[in-house]
Amino acid sequence: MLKWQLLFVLYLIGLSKAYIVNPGPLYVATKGEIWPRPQQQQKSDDYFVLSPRDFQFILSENSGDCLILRSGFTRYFKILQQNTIPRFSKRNQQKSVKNVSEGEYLGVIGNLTVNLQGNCNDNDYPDINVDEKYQLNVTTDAVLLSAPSVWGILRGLESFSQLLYLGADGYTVRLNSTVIVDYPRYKHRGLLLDTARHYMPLTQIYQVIDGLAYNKMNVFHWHLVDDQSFPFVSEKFPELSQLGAYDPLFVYDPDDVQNVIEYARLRGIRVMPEIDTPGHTRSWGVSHPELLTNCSALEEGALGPLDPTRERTYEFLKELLGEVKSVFKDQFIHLGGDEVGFECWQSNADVVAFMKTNNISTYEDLESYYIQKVINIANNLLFNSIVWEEVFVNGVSLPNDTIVHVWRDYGDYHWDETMRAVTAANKDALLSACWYLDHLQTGGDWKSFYECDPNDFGGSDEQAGHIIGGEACMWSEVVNEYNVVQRIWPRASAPAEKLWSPYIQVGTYFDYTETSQRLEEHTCRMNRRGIPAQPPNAAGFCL
Ligand code: CP6
Repeated sequence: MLKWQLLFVLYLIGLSKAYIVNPGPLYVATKGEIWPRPQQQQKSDDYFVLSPRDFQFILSENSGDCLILRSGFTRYFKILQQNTIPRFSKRNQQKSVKNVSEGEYLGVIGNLTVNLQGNCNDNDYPDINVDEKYQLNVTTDAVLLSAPSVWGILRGLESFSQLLYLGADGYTVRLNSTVIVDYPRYKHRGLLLDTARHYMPLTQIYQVIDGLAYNKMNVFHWHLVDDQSFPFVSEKFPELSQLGAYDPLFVYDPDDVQNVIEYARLRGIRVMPEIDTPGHTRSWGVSHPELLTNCSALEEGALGPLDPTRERTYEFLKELLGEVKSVFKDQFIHLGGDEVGFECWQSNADVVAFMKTNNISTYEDLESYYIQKVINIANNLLFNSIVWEEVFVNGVSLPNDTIVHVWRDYGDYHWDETMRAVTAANKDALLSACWYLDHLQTGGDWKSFYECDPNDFGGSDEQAGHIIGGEACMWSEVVNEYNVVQRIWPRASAPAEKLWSPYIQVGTYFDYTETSQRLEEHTCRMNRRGIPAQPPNAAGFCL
């Protein structure tokens, strides 16, 4: 008897749970909300109607003109025509009527006037100091996008395309009357993609870059090579990829790299290469074992980090980085410097002898000796350098323009402490510690990404000025071409908004419901444009 009562109570608890649990966002007709949220936007309920097939971008008189601008028009014209509104059906009509408060109909819009206030050239490349500011007016007076530079026009075209939504009638394309003044909060808004643990075909790389453009991010940090494979084709050292790539098919030849750079450039996105040394270089040793430190004292045939004691290591790097400089257009190179284990160096009698001769007493100092030489090589090639935080934490004296990339937040490492130290030393910093796309949480895990803000590190305003932005990281131990795009989008949209949109003061109420609804709309929009973004929330749907 008691047993049945107990079971009944358990049954009730189970039932009540099903009812108490938040059902997630039901369909909410967000109407053309922009992700990331603009710096300033006034928006009314009154709306215009637009006919995508007849729509035109019109360049105003005296406007600059170039391929970047024209190809932007082509891309967004196509998006307007094909991917703007949900797939239409009778059922959608009923759904979309729900929850919609309509303003007044203001008329038909036939074109957007685009005014590039400055010049642009067919061979312009985005750099760290590009001006991405734009103004967008959609009113009865003017439908006008203007910006001082072509990069701002690109951001403005993205915003314009996001204003469109399906009308409550279920078939008209509408946009609300609005005035936008917009510019980024941080100048470096990036995504790291690791193509060494798993090779990523160009198709997926292009989809990732499309996503960056749809989220107003501007740096594709290409973690090209690592321990596991060397897919970058060097013309000076072809054996690196011939022996170090997983397969002759799984490489990036000079044409591939140029195509990626051009694809990104047309979208206002920099491509920044990373050649991670002295650790994470196992794949180099397949063709060049002489570059790696021999640690057979530890284990038969074992090889460790690059050997910092031999001149030929630096001669090799000079050649390789010189080629990287000629292939990539960016002013920056990421030199790595992370996770260098000292056991191998410690076990090698030649390394120990070298340290003695050169008065190097610690392995940190040996690493410093190495990194300083590599930064010099990069400097002589006219590269600016970015390094992972260990390089700074281990006390390497760095040129003032070296940027420190903060990534650790576990055990004794706290990103905010590291950030305070880096910025107190007058170094510029990038944050990645809270934005690991390979770490999963149940449910809408964009929330924890969204709750991390680079500004909340407890430093002075002057220190805060040294934070130039951040990057979401897609390490590829757990992703390949079949799940990488889904894993990145829309989760990287959270850091994208943190890095573009106005700061939300710590402890201020952050409207989770509103944000998740906007992200839902943004995700559906990415889906319609061909990006297989995964659902952002525990429940929801795209029409
Ligand atoms: N690969 C490389 C990685 C990581 C790093 N470098 C990494 C390890 C652990 C975490 C985050 C990143 N997978 N080459 C460190 C920058 Cl938690």
